[in-house]
Amino acid sequence: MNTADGEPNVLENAICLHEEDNGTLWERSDWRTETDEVRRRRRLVVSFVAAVGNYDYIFNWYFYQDASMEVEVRLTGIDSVSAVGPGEDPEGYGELLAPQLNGPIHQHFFNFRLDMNVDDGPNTLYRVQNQQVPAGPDGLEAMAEADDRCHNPGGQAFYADRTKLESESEAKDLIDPLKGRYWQVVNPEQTNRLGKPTGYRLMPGNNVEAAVQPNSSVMKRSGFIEYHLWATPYREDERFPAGEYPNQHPGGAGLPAWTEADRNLEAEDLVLWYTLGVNHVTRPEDWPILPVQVYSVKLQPVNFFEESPAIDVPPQHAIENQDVPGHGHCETDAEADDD
Ligand SMILES: [Cu+2]
Repeated sequence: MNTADGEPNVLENAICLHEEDNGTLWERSDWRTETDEVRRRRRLVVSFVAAVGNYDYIFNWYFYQDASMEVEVRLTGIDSVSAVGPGEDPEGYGELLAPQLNGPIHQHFFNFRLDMNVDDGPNTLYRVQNQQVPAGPDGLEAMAEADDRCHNPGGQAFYADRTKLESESEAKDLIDPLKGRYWQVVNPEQTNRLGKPTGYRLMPGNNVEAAVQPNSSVMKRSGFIEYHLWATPYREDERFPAGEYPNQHPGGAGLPAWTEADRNLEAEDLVLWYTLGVNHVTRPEDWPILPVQVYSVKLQPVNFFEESPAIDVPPQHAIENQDVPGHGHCETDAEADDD
């Protein structure tokens, strides 16, 4: 960090590391054979907390046994409030949090710079989303390139459409949860045992579009909030999505400036930039201190492994009965009585 004078300010023990139980990892109960198997999920947590103005933002990086990763932000702290007159109701632009206390409605935006480097090589980016198919055998006439996928007599057929995003302008994208949209980064030079390029996909979660106008000061100085996804070829000096000095800048720095060149993204050293927007319509339950609001985005392997990497997680009884001095020896009732 830096001091107010711009001098380096080293924070000791600012990054935390712990492991925690996280419910069920996988489970199967077979009613035919009356057998069941269950494994518990544990995750490695690497975290830090950034106190910025009136908020504390808790950032948790999760690493799971199925080789997926998740970056989560937990928003807490104290709403920025203002006073209103007795009987006044700011409904719309704000909400009453307590008598004569207005909590303005606002948004928070985070951007995560993800230097992908999937399988240690050149990377290519795809957008994947559901594609519905016109119903009936005649439906294929509506499709430019008719193939077997276009036969949909029952009307239920759909498939996962993959579009290669070859340049910076093509990669500027928004979430589309209704279509199940996600983005997949593959290494075109590496394949799994099925001959598919190894990859990881970015799975967006809860998100929102920026509610400000294109020419507003906020949009100019933090132009990265216009899209949820940006992709760039790696450059060592491209570090911050709004540029180096967003607060006093006239606007346009960072991602909007870099991507103006519309650089090639195919078989490149790819960096994904994910914008996570949080809409905050305030409420009395946020006051006097905001209970954490949780948002995240996930990275999951696709064709990266030969099978589920979580298949070898031992059952709980095997973990608990390990022969560790002072642990694992369960006394029977008879032994306990003898004592
Ligand atoms: Cu807020």
